[in-house]
Amino acid sequence: MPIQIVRNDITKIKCDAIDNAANNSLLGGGGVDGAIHRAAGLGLLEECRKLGGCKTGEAKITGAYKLPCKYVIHTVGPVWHGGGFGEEQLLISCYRNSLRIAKEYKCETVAFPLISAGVYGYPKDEALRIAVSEISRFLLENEMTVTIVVYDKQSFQVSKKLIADIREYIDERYIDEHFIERSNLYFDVQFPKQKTADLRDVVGSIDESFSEMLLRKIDEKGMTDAQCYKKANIDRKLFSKIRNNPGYKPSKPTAIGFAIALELPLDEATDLLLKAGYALSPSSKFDVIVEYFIRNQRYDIFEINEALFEFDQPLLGV
Ligand code: AR6
Repeated sequence: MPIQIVRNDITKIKCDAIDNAANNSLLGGGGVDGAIHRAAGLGLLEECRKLGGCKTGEAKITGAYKLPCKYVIHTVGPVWHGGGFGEEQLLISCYRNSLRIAKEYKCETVAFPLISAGVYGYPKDEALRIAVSEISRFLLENEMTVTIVVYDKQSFQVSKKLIADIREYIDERYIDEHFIERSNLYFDVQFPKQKTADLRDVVGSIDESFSEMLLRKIDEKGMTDAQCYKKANIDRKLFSKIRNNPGYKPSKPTAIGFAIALELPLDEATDLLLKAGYALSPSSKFDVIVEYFIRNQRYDIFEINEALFEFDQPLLGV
């Protein structure tokens, strides 16, 4: 999956490179920096000594020694002074420079902690927003799988209002309204063009597979394939499999990822999911959350994934 968010210790992640939230000396410290140096062993410190430090916003690469990855990319985030001292631009540079180096070293999988969001005091929700937005921007032009590693629960105090709204949606409104609306919806899905199309069209659309419907909708929306699969948080290889195999059955998170990327209204999203054999069930928290976003026409897959993560649900995409 192009962007994943996981809760873990970054020193345990198997990937090509992990990013380190270091300081200007590059000689180790507390937080994630301390954890990385401890897990890597003294060889890392030896190599870091030769680098001559690193400026804030810049990044340097080393080997990974005893860590289960090939490289460590050390970057120095800004210290938070209230936001009026160029902190955001510097944090953006940390991600850009780290990703540029990862690409130079042909890394296919990279993991990041939330740079500056610990000792350096950057507000965690903002730090996460910048991480997600810079990584997604990079992935629009590049093929790489990037994992954001969140260590503590507090890092996910993103959009508290959004989370509260979803909770309310799950707890109160949903169950009562859902069954009535779903029965109407089901009717629409069964006979999608009943009012306007003749029988041949209806039969034709029943025969259309998930892959065929997806490709048709991509064309109808005037999107390119790449725009669609990137927005769906799905990698190129999986997309070509779907494109080249009309009978391909995607996983449910993949199918939903495409419905989100295409910004389908709920009835069309349901229709697309049915083509892959799935429905949004009222008894699944995952489904209810997805439905909340579609109903509210909020089609930012990373925002949805943040909410799914908050509720300990699987993420959308591959
Ligand atoms: N895995 C993943 N994330 C972690 C881990 C871990 N093992 N440990 C901490 N975090 P911080 P900074 C999270 O303080 O704010 C060091 O002393 C942590 O919860 O490590 O950029 C350096 O030498 C937080 O969300 O880095 C510098 O002096 C995030 O990693 C200074 O701290 C970053 O927290 C850098 O401060």
